[in-house]
Amino acid sequence: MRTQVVIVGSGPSGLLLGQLLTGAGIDNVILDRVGKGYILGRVRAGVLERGTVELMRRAGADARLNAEGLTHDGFSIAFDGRDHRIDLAALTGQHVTVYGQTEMTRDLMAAREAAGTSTFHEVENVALHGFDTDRPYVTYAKDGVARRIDCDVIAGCDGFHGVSRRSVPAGAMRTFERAYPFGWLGVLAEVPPVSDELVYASHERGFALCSMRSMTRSRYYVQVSADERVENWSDDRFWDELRSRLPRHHAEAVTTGASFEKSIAPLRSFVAEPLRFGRLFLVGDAAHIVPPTGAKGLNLAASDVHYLFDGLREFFLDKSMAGIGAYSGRALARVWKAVRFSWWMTTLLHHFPEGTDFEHRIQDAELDYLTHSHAAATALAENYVGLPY
Ligand code: RFL
Ligand code: PHB
Repeated sequence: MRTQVVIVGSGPSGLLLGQLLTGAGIDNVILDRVGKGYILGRVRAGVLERGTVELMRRAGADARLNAEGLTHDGFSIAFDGRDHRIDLAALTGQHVTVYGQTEMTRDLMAAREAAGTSTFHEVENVALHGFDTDRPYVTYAKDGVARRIDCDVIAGCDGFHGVSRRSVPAGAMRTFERAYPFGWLGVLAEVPPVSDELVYASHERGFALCSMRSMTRSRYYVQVSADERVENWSDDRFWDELRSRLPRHHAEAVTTGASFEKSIAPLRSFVAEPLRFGRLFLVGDAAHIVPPTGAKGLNLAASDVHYLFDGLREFFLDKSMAGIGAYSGRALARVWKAVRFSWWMTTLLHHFPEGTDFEHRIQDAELDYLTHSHAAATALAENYVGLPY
């Protein structure tokens, strides 16, 4: 089999890239290790920047997002028993859209199916070959039968644990990493959210986040230690812990109910450089991870797709290498700013078990500064809504 672009990974970055390529008449095939049901069962991001929404429009997959996505003009930072609202609309003239990654993925899968473009799920032993030549190819097995796809370009959209980054020869790549000594325990429940906007709460017991998927479905998180096990958390324990970290007016507004998803995600910052190795391009979580505090992971995957799609369009349609040559530098410049922002917001709002009294006072001072300085609030807001592409 032959195609122009083999996309490894059918998460949001692979699906978005595939849909844009198909729209531009560029032939592509997606391979994923797991089935559609598994991908749609993963509960992840919930906040989309304007650029991500715009890419969904260009991909022709935005009808349900427009109808069901919630426009949020602000969010709150809660600490010391009170709330401070960050007015995104007033500070930046922009908003964010609350729409689950699961729904975005579902919409992109439906658009791909409608376009009749090939996706192979539940493939094994994906291996990338010859990406240092102009005739790369990908091998894999499906139902026990070995297969090969020849192509011009490979897009590694296979997440942090994928094969693409691992295929790059040692010495060709540099990585940067920070691990945090905690994770997020997340719960999804069919209950109305405590507030019509998100609440990021800093508390000495640890960070908590009140988010949502709709006005009847809430997504809550509490900071837990890095080695915590989900089995230790009954729903009752979760609701008690959440309430203990919120200012009283929010705690009293928490509607409890049975959770239908509960999981723990570790927090880390990670960047691999560069993003291009000959005819292989790394995209999204395959190349970089941010802690979820600034809601940037999925949005960074989308901005990578934006830059790569521009480059591939020039490559295939204008026969120019300029765009693919610039991809890594353009994407990484934006990635590092989001890595900085996510690290900063994580450091500001979490309780660090090893933190000294000095560090706790610095956190207090920074929160106080945010609530009294228009400039500080504006810097937070412009990063939160998403820096321009
Ligand atoms: P994904 O979504 O991990 O998809 C990768 C796909 O590749 C497949 N794969 C392979 N396929 C073939 N061969 C192999 N060897 C393969 N290995 C893996 C996998 O099966 C999978 O289908 O990466 P992608 O597309 O780059 O998307 C990245 C986003 O998923 C991620 O950045 C976000 O979910 C991060 N994130 C958030 N981002 C935001 O922008 N806003 C948020 O509010 C937000 N909240 C979150 C988050 C991530 C979280 N977790 C669980 C890590 C909240 C949480 C709790
Ligand atoms: C979510 O709704 O899952 C969510 C929202 C905001 C974040 C992280 C996760 O910063």
